[in-house]
Parts: sequence; structure tokens; C-alpha cells
Amino acid sequence: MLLNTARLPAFLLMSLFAFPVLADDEDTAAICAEAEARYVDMFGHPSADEDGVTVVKMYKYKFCPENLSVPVGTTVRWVNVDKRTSHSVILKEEGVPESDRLFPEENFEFTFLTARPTQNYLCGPHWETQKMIGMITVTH
Ligand SMILES: [Cu+2]
Repeated sequence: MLLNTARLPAFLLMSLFAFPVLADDEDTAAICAEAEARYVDMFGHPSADEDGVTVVKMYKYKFCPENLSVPVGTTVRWVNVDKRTSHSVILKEEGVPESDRLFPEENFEFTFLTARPTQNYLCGPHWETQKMIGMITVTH
């Protein structure tokens, strides 16, 4: 009995640390599944079917997929599939200005011509308040 009660706080402490990470991952997966469904509704086909571009959806303050790896020469198309919110893309490592504000169904494209290790990129209006931050790796 004494041993059990002594163990309880440690277990609770572990749960407190573990849960937010797990919840965030599940949250992102659910939001990204919804984003893809909205993409299909808007454009009539899956985002993976676009010719010559790799699509990243912007939805509910997430980039989907949140972490992307592409070979040099890839054009990435960021598409806003939200209902009302507008987003932007800031590729600070690429030395290009922030994209225009993208409203629902609008997109921004960028072709990655230089291989780079994993870099963060941001949504101008939401990276600070909503942590709307994506990751991209450009491989040789
Ligand atoms: Cu945003």
C-alpha cells in the first residue's frame, strides 16, 4: 500500500509531460485529414494528384504536411483550404519576400533551387500567436 501511493505522483507527473505532445500530434493528424478532404471538395481530386508540384495545405493554423522533404528543383504550392482565415508564407532562408496574403482557395508557389538542411518557414499572421510553422528539407 505504501509503495503504491509513493509511485502515484511519479506516474501522474509523467502523464502531465507526455500528454500535451501526444495530443498535439493527434490534433495535427486530424486537422490535416480534414484539410485534405477540403482540398478534394475544392479541386475535385487529391492534392497528391497535382502535376509537377508538391502541395502543402494551409488549414486551421497548420501547414499540412507540417514537415516536408523534397528534392532540389521541386515546386511547392501552398494552398489555403480554410473557410475564412487568410495565411501567408515566409521562406526566410530563401531570401524572398513574404508571399501575398492568401485567401481561401488561393495559392503561392516557390521552386527550391538550392539544397538545404531542414528549415522552418512561417505563416506571417499566425506563426507567433498560433505557432503556424512548417518545416522543409531540400535534398540533392
Ligand atoms: Cu496562417
